[in-house]
Amino acid sequence: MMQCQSNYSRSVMGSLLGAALLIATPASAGTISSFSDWQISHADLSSGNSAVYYTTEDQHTDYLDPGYGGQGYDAEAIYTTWDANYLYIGMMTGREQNPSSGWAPGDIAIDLGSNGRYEFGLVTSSATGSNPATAGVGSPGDLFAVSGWNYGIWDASGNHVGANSPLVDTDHPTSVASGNVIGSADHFLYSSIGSGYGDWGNDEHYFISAAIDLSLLGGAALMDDGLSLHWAANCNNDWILLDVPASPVPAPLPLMLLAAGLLGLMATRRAKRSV
Ligand SMILES: [Ca+2]
Ligand SMILES: [Ca+2]
Ligand SMILES: [Ca+2]
Repeated sequence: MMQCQSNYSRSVMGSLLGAALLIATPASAGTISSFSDWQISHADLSSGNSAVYYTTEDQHTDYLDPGYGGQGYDAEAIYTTWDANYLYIGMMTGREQNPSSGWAPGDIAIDLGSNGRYEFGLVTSSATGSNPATAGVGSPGDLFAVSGWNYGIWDASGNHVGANSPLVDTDHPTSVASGNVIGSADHFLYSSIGSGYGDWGNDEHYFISAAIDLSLLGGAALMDDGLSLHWAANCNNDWILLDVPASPVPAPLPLMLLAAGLLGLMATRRAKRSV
């Protein structure tokens, strides 16, 4: 029902650019901590530095799917990349960090292994807006090992069921409901970046950016297993999901080569035994 594109990009050219980025990256966190560091075009936020994975869903009408809200609730783009030490996340939305009314922004949900279980949550806001029951826990920049999520007000068919309903669509986590704080993101920013972006260029846009120490998530090697990043406002009127595929595993040796290797080993053992 949702038209989130999954145009993640890490082409050969991306690898080359990634190498260049790596060379330019000092060994400290936060190199990709501000919006400009992501090299995203002002005119078209769907373009991105091809060294990063990204997905975009910039909308410009009041209906967002499954709910309404226009630019003020639009989940527009997620970007991610990592190095040996940090996972970098950039998220663009029309939702401000501390709205005095309406629904507050949700948290960034992190699913290692892309298996549908969002183990970690990066808190983006402690605002409640008009709906404290959906606001979740924590302070901006907190990283949670999550034991429970809030899920907005819609069921999986797009029917309105209300906050905390047992019928709510659990594929789309909004705010961290419970868990333990295991650390905080480096250089967490929720910036107003003004107008000039995307299809509704005259309206306000915000960019959430953070570097997360990979040791908090279990180590850099886990990034090879794939990951998914998800964000929505606490109503879940619009959500965005970035699936990063697992790195390809090396192909197994052809059976003939294996057989030849075993024969060679047997021959060696026989030769040793006969000495
Ligand atoms: Ca938009
Ligand atoms: Ca959107
Ligand atoms: Ca997972």
